[in-house]
Amino acid sequence: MRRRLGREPRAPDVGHDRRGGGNPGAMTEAPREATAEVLLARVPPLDPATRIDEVFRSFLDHPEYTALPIVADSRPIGLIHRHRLIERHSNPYARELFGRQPIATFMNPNPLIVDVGTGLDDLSRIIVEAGMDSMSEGFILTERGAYAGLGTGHDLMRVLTELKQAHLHRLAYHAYHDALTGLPNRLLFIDRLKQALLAVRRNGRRVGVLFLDVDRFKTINDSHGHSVGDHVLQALADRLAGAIREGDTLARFGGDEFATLLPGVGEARDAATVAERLLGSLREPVIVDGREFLVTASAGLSLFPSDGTDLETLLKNADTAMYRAKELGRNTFRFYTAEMNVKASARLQVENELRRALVRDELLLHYQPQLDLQSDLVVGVEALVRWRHHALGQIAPAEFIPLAEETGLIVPIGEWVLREACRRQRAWRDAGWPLRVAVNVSWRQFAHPNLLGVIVQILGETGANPEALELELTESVIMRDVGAALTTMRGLAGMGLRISVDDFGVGFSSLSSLKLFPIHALKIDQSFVRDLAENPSDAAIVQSVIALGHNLKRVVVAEGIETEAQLDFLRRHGCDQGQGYYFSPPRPAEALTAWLADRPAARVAVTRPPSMPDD
Ligand SMILES: Nc1nc2c(ncn2[C@@H]2O[C@H](COP(=O)(O)OP(=O)(O)OP(=O)(O)O)[C@@H](O)[C@H]2O)c(=O)[nH]1
Ligand SMILES: [Mg+2]
Repeated sequence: MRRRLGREPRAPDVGHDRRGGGNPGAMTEAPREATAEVLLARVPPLDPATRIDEVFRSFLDHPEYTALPIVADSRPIGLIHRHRLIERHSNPYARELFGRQPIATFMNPNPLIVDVGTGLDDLSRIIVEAGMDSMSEGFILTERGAYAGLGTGHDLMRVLTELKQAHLHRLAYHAYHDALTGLPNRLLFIDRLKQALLAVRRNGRRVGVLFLDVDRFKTINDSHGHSVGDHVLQALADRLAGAIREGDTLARFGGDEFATLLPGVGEARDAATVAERLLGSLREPVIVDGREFLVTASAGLSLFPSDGTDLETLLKNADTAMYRAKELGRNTFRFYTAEMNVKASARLQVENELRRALVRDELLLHYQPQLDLQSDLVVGVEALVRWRHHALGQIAPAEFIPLAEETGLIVPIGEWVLREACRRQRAWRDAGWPLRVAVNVSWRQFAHPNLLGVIVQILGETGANPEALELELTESVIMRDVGAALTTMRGLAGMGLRISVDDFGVGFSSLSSLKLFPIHALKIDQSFVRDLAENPSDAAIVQSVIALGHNLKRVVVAEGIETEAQLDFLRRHGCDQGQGYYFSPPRPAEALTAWLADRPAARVAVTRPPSMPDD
């Protein structure tokens, strides 16, 4: 059963006329374009030959008639106003006297005549100008000049009022509901939560707030398009709506985030049951356009009064708990605990600090050399970002890079890294070391519409050589949106840049698509290199990556070389290049310069890019 609250309201049937005339549907769809037609009362017209006492009787028989039209050859020629006739005719003597007189004596020969197609705004103006008679006693409506019926100013007022109310109603509805799913929105949710909190203070029960966010929803948008994503969201909203109890509110908070209000929940266990039911409702795949989507979600719960006594705290804590459920691997729910909050505020603090790190100039680059394994020449360096906090000292990349990714700070940080690396590449070239510098690019940065523009600008500013600039992308960055990745990579390759695939081997979902990409080098993930000597399956993977790379005419680079044995193995199997502590740890620029200077002469070379497949 659907328990969704308040679907789109219909405008009231303002066109429906008491006298059975009207056109009920005329305005429900487009009230702004409503016309006089909605006022139409099909009062039967009188012939000019009608005797006045018949008219009188007609009025007595039909107390609802405020006027009667006189029509000749379908054309209106006048109007007899009830009020005026009855007034003059109200005693038997007068009736006797006037009863046989021609109708023209009592007729208003200049009544207000309006076409049924006249807009209500225009009609209002016309009536006001025509004066009070037409307001109360009515006017004639015609259709292409022929009599169609009567209308009154009073009906007009009623219709306008109803329209206005319907409009306000609709505005209010839209203000409180989500357009995509028809669910209550954040505003309405908050309003209901406020009410629930007021009520619960009186009855002493609990209130539960549940936050639910769809897992990896972005991949649906990315691989099937936003409009399929929208349909999936609608289908999910229906599922969730079917899983809540009467009296609970399910709202769409925005994006792929939903919230459920559980007013008067008994115990924590009851709230957990609701969470299980909501997550369980997504177990079956949703079907959109004939395709199946298996979707999961993560949820967080907070309870009044244990997890907060005010609205903001309850919302914040449910969100924190949801976040924790995501961290735990998704497709699960968590209750809020105070310990989470400590973590969350620590995160927030790091985020603020990271924002300032750029301004305070606390970021720096370290460089790890990459060598040609056959000739032992240094061919390049990989630039790795470091954060030296003014008070906390060094902060490990593993701590701040994921946060930078999440918050989007990775984009300005990535730009800083590119600029700094290019400046350094130029400086080394000027000093006689034409080193290739490799820079890691995050998916956000890679997906940024202005990536190419930024690189062109930085190359221009720094005078760096594009052919000695390498961008390292991970497989997952490329596989997020293969089509867009291909376009961007072609743009980069077109500028002369090198592209390498970092952490290769951890999950290229389609090896065959690899040859489509203008990739120069594959970097074997260090997890495979680490156990090379001891673990036969790692050795097999490394061997096959080397073979695959060479098959595709790509350079193969091994990361994380730490021992002579590893180096031997890689050399024997024809791995082209390598880096790792065995040669050198990442070092600050000056230290690396000194390291280079210490090496025997002519140890530096820029390798030519391999020939690329035609694209
Ligand atoms: N189709 C569609 N997508 C939306 C809409 N609103 C937000 N999104 C997308 O939904 C995604 C929500 O992102 P997140 O919840 O942060 O990330 P996620 O990919 O779901 O991953 P996790 O939540 O961390 O598991 C974003 O990619 C938004 O672009 C919408 O109305 N329609
Ligand atoms: Mg999500």
